[in-house]
Amino acid sequence: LNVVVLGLGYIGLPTAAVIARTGARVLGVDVSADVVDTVNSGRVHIEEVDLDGLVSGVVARGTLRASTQIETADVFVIAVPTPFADDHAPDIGYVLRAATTIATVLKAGDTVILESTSPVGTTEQVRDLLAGLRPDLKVPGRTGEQADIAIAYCPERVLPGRILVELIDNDRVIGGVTPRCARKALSFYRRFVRGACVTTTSRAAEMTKLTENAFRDVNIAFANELSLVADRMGVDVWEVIRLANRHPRVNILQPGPGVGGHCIAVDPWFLVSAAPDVTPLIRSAREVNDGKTDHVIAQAAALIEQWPGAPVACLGLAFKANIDDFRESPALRVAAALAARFGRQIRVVEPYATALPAAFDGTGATLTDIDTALDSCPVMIVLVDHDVFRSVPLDERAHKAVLDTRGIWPDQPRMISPVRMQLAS
Ligand code: SAJ
Repeated sequence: LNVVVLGLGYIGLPTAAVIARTGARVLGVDVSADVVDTVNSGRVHIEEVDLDGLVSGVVARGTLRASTQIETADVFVIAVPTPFADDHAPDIGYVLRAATTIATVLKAGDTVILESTSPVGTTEQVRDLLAGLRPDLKVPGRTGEQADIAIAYCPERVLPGRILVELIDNDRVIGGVTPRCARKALSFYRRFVRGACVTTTSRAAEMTKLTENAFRDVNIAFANELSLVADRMGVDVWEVIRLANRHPRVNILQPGPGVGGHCIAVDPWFLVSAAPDVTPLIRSAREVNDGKTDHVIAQAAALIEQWPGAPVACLGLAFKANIDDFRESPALRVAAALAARFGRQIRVVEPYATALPAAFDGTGATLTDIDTALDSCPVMIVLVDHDVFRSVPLDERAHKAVLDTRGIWPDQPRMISPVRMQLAS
């Protein structure tokens, strides 16, 4: 079996490597010559548990290659980004460009699978585009006659940090443009997926993916909203959530400095922009989660102002614990806003960074390590729940003024209460 994976990012590269491990010959296609060179030399350009060993193995065995140029294959997997524009409207330009590239080599018997998170109807748009570019091929679901190619949508669902495990163990939803397309795509996923593979229509599969991430966003928004209420009441929100979750039908998520990453902060907008008049809840959740970041910036600034000139440690820049991914990170937004305002006072601690990102240029803020920060900073703002922060013993931080946005130090003396009360009033 020959497989082409278009897009060698956080999803495409692990997917290509896992398929190559089954013995299929895989070509990864990317627009970046740097990415292509890195992969061809058996290395990786993204940090993900066990990915380096897997990629070096399949490249050495010759089952995975990378190129900027597409070649013929039996199965094409599209794993390119789907960002949104300033008005939150989804941009499927990369998907359509990938499909246009596939059209140049497509032949009867091939299968085209879209994995990128996409607005409902995108797979049908891909089908229509291929039909226009290749009138010599019969596309599925248009005229009722037997189609020459299969087209399906199968969203990725993997969690960064667990990608290689979840690629294999998670259930997959496989939506065909026609039932025959779904069956054809199913036989491909069965090669490497141990979880259940469930078939449906492409539109239902597209909406399922958006629904999963909107569900998580709405639930995190509930926790973030509770944290504001608890601040105002002078109650510890972490304790309230722990206690409420003892109810057999309550399972509240964790508040934080906002929601980051490239999925949960983006995908709900695809539902809102498709049906704005019937999505007030999903839209509010987005606004609550984005608003929480502004709230944390104000809270931290009020605390720092009580310590004029003192060094302040901002713990973490990543969008969540134990990863090196800073995309759409609320922690980075908070730390950069504080650096812009308090300059050299700000000491960033981020074990997953070797230098401060561009957002800190010219601010005077510096990157340091956790031990130095504990020695020198009387004020600490916890922004990410990395294990290395979680394990700081109480006696090294008990005397510090702490704003803990992740609830990782439940035993911390509540030195910030006056600020909280002042902000709330
Ligand atoms: N977060 C909280 N509180 C929580 C849980 C998360 O504030 O209780 C924050 C995190 O700190 C982070 C953000 O939410 O900033 C998102 O983190 P996450 O771990 O919830 O999700 P992602 O973005 O790493 O991955 C999600 C997953 N989707 C779901 O869990 C429904 C993953 O399965 C998807 O494959 C991925 O999006 C994707 O690619 O769509």
